[in-house]
Amino acid sequence: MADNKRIPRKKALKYMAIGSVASAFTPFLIATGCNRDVKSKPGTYLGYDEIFNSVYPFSLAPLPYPADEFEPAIDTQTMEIHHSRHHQGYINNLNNALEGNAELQEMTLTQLITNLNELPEEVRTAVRNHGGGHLNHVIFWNTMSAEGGNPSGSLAEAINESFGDLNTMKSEFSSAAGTVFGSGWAWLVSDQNGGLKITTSPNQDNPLTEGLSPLLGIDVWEHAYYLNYQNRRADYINAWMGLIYWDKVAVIFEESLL
Ligand code: MN3
Repeated sequence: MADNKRIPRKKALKYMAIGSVASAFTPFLIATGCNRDVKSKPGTYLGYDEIFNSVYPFSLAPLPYPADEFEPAIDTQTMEIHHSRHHQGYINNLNNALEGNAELQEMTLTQLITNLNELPEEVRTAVRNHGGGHLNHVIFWNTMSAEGGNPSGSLAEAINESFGDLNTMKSEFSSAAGTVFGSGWAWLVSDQNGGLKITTSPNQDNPLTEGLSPLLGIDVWEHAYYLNYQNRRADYINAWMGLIYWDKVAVIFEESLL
């Protein structure tokens, strides 16, 4: 019947419409994201719950600092494109994937990623790639600061216990980030007993799916550094290591153990 043919086409058009305005949830961000002359106002750092336990519909928080905050280590244009286009894209695709699924819409971002392998097969890959992409980037923006600093309190103790000292941890982290093949992330994670280790993940996978809590992650997709560093990933990693917001990482560590 003619009607049977129309349904998928209508559905396809509906999804195309969502994609073309990049979701009804964020018209403002899309409008500004397409015009680099309009700089978005910096927001504030998100709390633990806002990073890990947000629910559908997901939205893009402003960067906690101006986009030029990390010049020259990370250039303004890279920050703007990375945030307003790449990160926004993961959010749009995650929202689209959960559209119409009331049960999954109730789950927090952490629950979705932790229980990835139990999700219905038709949404699993989309949640893995785009839910992971959203969570990974929220962690990324919120654990960077131009202030620098050093680990303190129980995080500092855990680093010494697990790695011997901070320099050893940093060197293992840099070397893991440098050897991720293709696109992915390197992580500082804690297990359920508060033991720390360094891991890597391909694409937008997140350590939560492996039962580990992500404390800090570096994005080594080329979109994170290519405009400024081209193929010199090691230089990007080295510069980024000076931008770690250790006080925030310490809070994430403590909250993750509660
Ligand atoms: Mn990225």
